[in-house]
Amino acid sequence: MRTFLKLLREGSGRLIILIDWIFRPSIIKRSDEDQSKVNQQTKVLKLYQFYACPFCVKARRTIKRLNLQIETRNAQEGEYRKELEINGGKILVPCLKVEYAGEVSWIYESNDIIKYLEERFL
Ligand SMILES: N[C@@H](CCC(=O)N[C@@H](CS)C(=O)NCC(=O)O)C(=O)O
Repeated sequence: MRTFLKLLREGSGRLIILIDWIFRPSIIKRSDEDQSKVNQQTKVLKLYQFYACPFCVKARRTIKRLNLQIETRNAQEGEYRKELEINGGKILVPCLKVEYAGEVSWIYESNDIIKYLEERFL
């Protein structure tokens, strides 16, 4: 039963990725100068995520649409999963790690991540 549910979740995740690819968002354009400023600002942002998670697809669509260079980190296993659990507080993706003025904050919830990115970069 657990395997069946996992397959179902993986399958629907991949279907969402296909739909996401078919309906790719249009990407905002900036001047070279503005884009390079934004690229500097996004260096301190990291998205902890799973490839086939629909909430992560939603967050990645916003990153793509806003033309942001944000490193994505696979939290399905390994060191990034541990880091998310220990420092973020729980395993729930997507989660955006923000480093600012020596402080680190972890934004959970896809809608909150999208709101944060739109407020800063739209
Ligand atoms: N309300 C959350 C839902 C996120 C969520 O359910 N993420 C799942 C993956 S799709 C998760 O992290 N599950 C924890 C796990 O599988 O260990 C959001 O919008 O970000």
